[in-house]
Order: sequence, then structure tokens, then C-alpha cells
Amino acid sequence: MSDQRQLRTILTYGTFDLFHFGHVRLLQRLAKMGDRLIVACSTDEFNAVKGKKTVVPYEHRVEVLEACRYVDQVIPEYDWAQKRDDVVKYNVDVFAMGDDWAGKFDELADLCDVVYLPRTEDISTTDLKRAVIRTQNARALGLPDTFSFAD
Ligand code: C2G
Repeated sequence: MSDQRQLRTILTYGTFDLFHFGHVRLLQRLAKMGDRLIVACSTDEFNAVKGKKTVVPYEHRVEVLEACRYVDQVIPEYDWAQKRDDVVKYNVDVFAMGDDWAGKFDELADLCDVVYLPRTEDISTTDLKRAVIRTQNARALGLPDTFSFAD
């Protein structure tokens, strides 16, 4: 137990659907901030509460995160209110998110550092979904599927 307390622990939350280089770069930066990176992955049921429908089911999103060398542990995110308990339970030193969540979790600052990192530009799960749909539409119309994310 004493070793655990000395480990500088970073905690983040997310859906991580259609895992992409924006997710990788966030996790890489978070891993550099401490000794242990814990990622809370939103369950499919919780995403329904968030009004999100993922392409990749929870079990497989967890599998991908666990395979990422920057990630030490993956836990389930099943509601908005679990963060304070998680910070205490895992002896978290830093709670961190991308800056699309800037200011949203400042109430945790009495327990640990709260950090928001700049998002990686020009990539998102929504962009990927749109690009795939555009390709399908282009093919359905017999058009060349020459597209780029910036379209
Ligand atoms: N992210 C990023 N750059 C991108 C896309 C995403 O840095 N181009 C970051 C987001 O800022 C977030 C993390 O990757 O910190 C995961 O993003 P999502 O999977 O979209 O997470 P979200 O559904 O917003 O869930 O309780 C908090 C929620 O679980 C956050």
C-alpha cells in the first residue's frame, strides 16, 4: 500500500470511440505527468445517458485502451458522480481532461490537481464517422471516394 501512495497517479475519463491519434496524444501527454495513468472508459449505458451512441462497444474500447502503452489501468465510467470517489479510491494526484471540458470539473480541486490539456486539432470521432459515411455515399453513387478529413 505505501508504494501505491508514492506513485504519482493521473486519472482521466472518456468514451474513446474509434480510437484515433487525438486520443493517443492526450494519453501520451498524461502519462508523462506521473507514474501511473488510470483511464475511466464510459460504459455503453452511461453513453446513452450522455446522449452518445458509440460505434465500438464498451468491451472493445476497453481492450484498445488496455493495449495502449501509455495506459496502466482502465476502470468503468458509469455515472457523472463517481469522480470524487475515484479520486480518493485510487489516490489520484492529477485529474486531467482535454480542454473541451475546461472548468467543468474544477470542484475536484480540493482533492487533487485539476488540469485541462489542449485537444489535438483536425481529428475527432465525429469527423471519422462523417468521413466513413461520405465514402459509403460516394461509393453508392459510383463516385470516387477521394476525400480528406478536412472536407
Ligand atoms: N480528445 C483530444 N483531442 C481530440 C479528441 C479528443 O484531446 N482531437 C480528448 C478529449 O478532450 C477527452 C478525451 O480525448 O479528454 C476523450 O474524448 P471523448 O472520447 O470524446 O470523451 P467524452 O465522450 O467527451 O467523455 O466524464 C467525462 C466524459 O466521460 C468525457
